Amino acid sequence: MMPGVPPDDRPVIPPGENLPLSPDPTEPEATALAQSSDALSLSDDASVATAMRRMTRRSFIKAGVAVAAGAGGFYWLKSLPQVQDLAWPFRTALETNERLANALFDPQKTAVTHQRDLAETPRINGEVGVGADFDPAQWQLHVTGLATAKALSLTDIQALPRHEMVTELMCIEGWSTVVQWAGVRFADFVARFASGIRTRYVHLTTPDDAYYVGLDMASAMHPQTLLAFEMNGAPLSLDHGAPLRLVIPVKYGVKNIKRIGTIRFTDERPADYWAEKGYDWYAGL
Ligand SMILES: Nc1nc2c(c(=O)[nH]1)N[C@H]1C(S)=C(S)[C@@H](COP(=O)(O)O)O[C@H]1N2
Ligand SMILES: [Mo]
Repeated sequence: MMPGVPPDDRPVIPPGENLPLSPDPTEPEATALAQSSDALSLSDDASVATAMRRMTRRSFIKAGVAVAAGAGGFYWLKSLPQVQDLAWPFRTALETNERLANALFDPQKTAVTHQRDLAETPRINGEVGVGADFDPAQWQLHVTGLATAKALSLTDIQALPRHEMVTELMCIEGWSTVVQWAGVRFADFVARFASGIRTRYVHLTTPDDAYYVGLDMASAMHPQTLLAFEMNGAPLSLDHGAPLRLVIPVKYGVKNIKRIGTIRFTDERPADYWAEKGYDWYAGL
């Protein structure tokens, strides 16, 4: 399947990615929104309810605040045209989020790191593009969008300086796990295999193109963005993304793509599996 083509018409809520069922009492807006949507029984309008569920909780809250809803707002929303499946105020709020994400992203700001002894094995979450039909021995990393495409082995990548870090893998669902990772910095990978590249974005896809992630270059070049091959002191298992996965602790779990097959440099904002389903493209923390 080509990146950018939605896989099928199944419901778009990822397992373990849906909004918490009960509002977080520490988030007053969330509570207010949940109450107002209950009162309006939006279940008769699948489009608004689905659009809301499709967004990350933060985007949901921001979009809700942007609409400054109240009952009238919700009825007004229901009458609006859809833009890429979302009523346009939601879409506009998401795009504003992206502009803010871009403007506010500080490449020097790092995710919190933890003591090694706090590291645990994360649950196996998200199996798109990591099916059984895969031979790690035949694996190569394809690098495209360069003057000349490259095909690299794991040994080529492991020749770069090794970095370890203990960071929190945060899933949009609301769980997180402290994990120790080892790998190479994406920035070192670029310097060695794509030196001089000046594209705005990078696209990472699984070997079967089923899962794909788009990153802006500043996030990709962040010092904590790793191409990882070890988790908690052992080689990555296939379930966790062997032979090579992305670890990007300044982003939600969705961007931490497992089993990378191709890294493509591009100036066009790349397709992103969960962004296509309405999640915030940046998925920043
Ligand atoms: N190829 C692929 N990578 C993926 C996913 C997926 O479905 N397919 N899910 C993502 C999500 S939602 C999360 S939270 C993390 C979970 O990583 P883990 O299974 O190693 O805990 O992987 C991310 N990377
Ligand atoms: Mo996730």
